[in-house]
Amino acid sequence: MSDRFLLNDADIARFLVNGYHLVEPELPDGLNETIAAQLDALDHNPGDAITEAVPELWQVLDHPAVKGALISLLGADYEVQSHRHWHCKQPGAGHMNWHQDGLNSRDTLLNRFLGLYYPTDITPEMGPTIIVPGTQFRNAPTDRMATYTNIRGQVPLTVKAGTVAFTHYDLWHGTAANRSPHKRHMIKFLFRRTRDNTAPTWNHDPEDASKTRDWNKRAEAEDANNILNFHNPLGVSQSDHYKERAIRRQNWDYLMGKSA
Ligand SMILES: O=C(O)CCC(=O)C(=O)O
Repeated sequence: MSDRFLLNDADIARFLVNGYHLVEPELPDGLNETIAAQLDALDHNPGDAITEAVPELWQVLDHPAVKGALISLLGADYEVQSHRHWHCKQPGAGHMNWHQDGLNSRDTLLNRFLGLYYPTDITPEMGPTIIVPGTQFRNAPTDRMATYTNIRGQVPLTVKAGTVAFTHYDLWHGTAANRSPHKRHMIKFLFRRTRDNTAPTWNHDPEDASKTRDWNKRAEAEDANNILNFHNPLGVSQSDHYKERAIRRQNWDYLMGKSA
């Protein structure tokens, strides 16, 4: 695996802060179109067997840019889990409420996350997935979240065809309504760490990752240490931010292999 496709320190820090990372792999000509056409033609949802119905999906997961992000975040022995799902939003389908996936067993360390692959361009009218960066360490009851409406800082994943959005498993998300005449396709994959890191598995630069804190440039921080310290996507205040910072730092040390 060429280092060219691994993430760098700032990318890892941003993932820990925001809970997502977008990859736009250069896929072979026509691959997205072939996948989208096969999905359009499906008459039932095959559940986990979507990769048998559309085997070309493996070419997306096997692309070096996708693998590079996975190795960087989960280590070289990451597992593609057997559960996966085709989310087809039909024209006219309504919005999906805010929620976190799973059964409320949350993990503040980076051991699993989702990869959302979109085979077509996604416009605002097509019912994009909407995420709320920075919410991944905030466990919230789903019935309460369902009553939330517009959350400040939400990001619609209006992405170009072929994008894979890696999202922290616990990130708050939902969808907009599909107001377009097109089916909106997304395939959700799950990935899991199989062993603790003993060293960074990304393109780590010890010097760049340990720059001193610079209060004057905190909003524009571009290096891992300052991103981890100062970025605040939810705009929370003092103790809330301190708690989040502590979790980020614990994660960073974990990924650096310090607790192994
Ligand atoms: O269809 C989407 O964009 C999101 C699906 C979703 O929220 C989920 O799988 O939990």
